[in-house]
Amino acid sequence: DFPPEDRGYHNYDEMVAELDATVKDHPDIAAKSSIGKSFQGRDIPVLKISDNVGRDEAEPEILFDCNQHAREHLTTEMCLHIAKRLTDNYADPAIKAVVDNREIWVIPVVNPDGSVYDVESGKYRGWRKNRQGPGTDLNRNWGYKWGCCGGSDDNPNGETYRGSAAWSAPETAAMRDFIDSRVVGGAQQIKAAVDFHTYSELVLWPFGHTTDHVTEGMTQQEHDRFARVGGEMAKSNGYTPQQSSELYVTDGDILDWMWGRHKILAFTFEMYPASGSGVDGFYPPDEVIEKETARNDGAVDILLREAGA
Ligand code: 0X9
Ligand code: CA
Ligand code: CA
Ligand code: CA
Ligand code: ZN
Repeated sequence: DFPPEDRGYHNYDEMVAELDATVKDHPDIAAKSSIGKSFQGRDIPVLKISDNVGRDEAEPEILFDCNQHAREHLTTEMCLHIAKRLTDNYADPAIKAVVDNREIWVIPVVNPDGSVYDVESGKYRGWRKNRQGPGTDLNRNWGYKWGCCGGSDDNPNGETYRGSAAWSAPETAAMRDFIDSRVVGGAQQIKAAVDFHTYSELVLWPFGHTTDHVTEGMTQQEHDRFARVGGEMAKSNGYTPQQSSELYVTDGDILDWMWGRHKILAFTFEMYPASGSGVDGFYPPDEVIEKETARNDGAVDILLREAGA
C-alpha cells in the first residue's frame, strides 16, 4: 500500500470504494460500470455523471481519464476530485447546469495492475507500464499510426514499449471499445477529453507523432482551436500550453487516436510539479492533493463548456 505518510492517496480498492460511495450518495446523477478488465483481471471502472443518469440522453459527452501510467497517482486523485466536485455540489446552480446538460465519464484508473504493483510492497517502485509480461506502455499502444515515427520503443524491456501490436494491451483495447461504443447514430458523442498525467505542468494537444501543426487529419483551423482552448485552460491553471510533439515525439498515444480516429477535442494534462522544481515528480506528498487537483477546476469547466460548442 501507500507509505503511511501518503495515506491520503487512494489505492485501487479505495478508489472503487470512493466511486461506490459517490453513487450511494447521489444515485440520481451518478452511476458506476466497468469498461472491461485489466491484464490481471481487475475491472476498469467508469463513473457516469449526468441528470437522468440511467438514460443515454442527447447531451454532449466528455471523458476524463487518469492513471494510464502506474506511478502517476496524483492523476487518480484528479479524477476522484472531478467526480466529487460535480456530485457533492449539485445544489450549486452552476454545477447543476453542467451536470444537467452534459454526460460526463470519469475513469480514475486506466492501469489498475500497474498502479497496484507500484505501491503494493509499501515502497514506491517507480513503475510506468502495465503488467503484461515485462510491461507495455499503454500510452504507446493506441492504434493511430502506432509505432510510426520513432516515438516509442520496440524493446519489451523499454520504458516506452509499444506492445507487440496496436491494442495488444487489454487496458487500451477496453478504452478503445468504450470510446467506440459512444458512436451513436454515426456520431461520436464524446466531444472533448482530458487524459491526466504527471508531471511538468503542461497542457498538451495532438498530434504527438509529428511536429507539424498542420498535417493529415489536422487543418489549420482545427489546430487553432486546440491552441485557443488549450491556451485558455493553461491561463486558468498556470500550466504551459503546447502541441504534445513539442515536448517530444510520441506514436501510439491516446491523443493521436482520440483526435485522429474520432475528432475528440482531446488534451493531455501533465500535472504538478513543474519540471525542475525539486519536488519528487511522481510522488509528491499527499498534502498537495487538494490544492493541485482543485487547481484544474477552471480548466475542467472550460472544457465542459467547449464540449457543447
Ligand atoms: O510520454 C508520455 O506518455 C506522456 N508524458 S509522461 O511523463 N506522463 O509519461 C506525454 C504524452 C504526450 N504526448 C507527447 N509528448 N507527444
Ligand atoms: Ca503526508
Ligand atoms: Ca442527462
Ligand atoms: Ca448521450
Ligand atoms: Zn504519464
